[in-house]
Amino acid sequence: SCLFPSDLAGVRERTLIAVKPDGVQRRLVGQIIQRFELRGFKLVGLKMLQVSEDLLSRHYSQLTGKPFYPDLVKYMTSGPVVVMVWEGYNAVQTSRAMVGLTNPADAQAGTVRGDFSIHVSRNVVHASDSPEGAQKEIQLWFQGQELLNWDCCYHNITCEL
Ligand code: IDP
Repeated sequence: SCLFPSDLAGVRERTLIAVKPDGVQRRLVGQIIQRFELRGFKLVGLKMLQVSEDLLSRHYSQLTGKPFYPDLVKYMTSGPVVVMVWEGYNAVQTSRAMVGLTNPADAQAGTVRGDFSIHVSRNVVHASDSPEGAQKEIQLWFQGQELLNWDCCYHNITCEL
């Protein structure tokens, strides 16, 4: 049984977070994971991979016509990325707040981008921007069996159902 209020219905919301190649090169993976762990989200999937242009064009299907898209492809395929799925109440919106605005110049200090980056073309991390987008991205990046359902041993304290 859960001691928490009924608005925790969306407690199993999931979002896709990726440490981009600059974040991996700069050894920021651990710090970024730690922020999500400490905030209280649950890690349900994690892997490192070299992104293909095909995967990237499906991930960024809204951006393929943009003038910066060729540079975005070079950036995102320049080295490995670490991609993860985090689960918890309001995961998408809260993660976006933790990651900060797209352009690091506008991102608040205390956010990943606001603390670790200065230019939009090297902004360290990706976070899904809506629950629908998250669902699409999770299916794109992960096979079903790569996502694990597991129970936190103190779920009544961490707000997990
Ligand atoms: P988001 O990553 O905050 O969701 P999007 O607008 O979806 O922002 O853009 C995806 C990514 O494309 C950004 O994170 C950034 O790496 C890159 N990007 C967006 N706008 C520009 C730009 O004007 N110049 C270079 N890269 C950009």
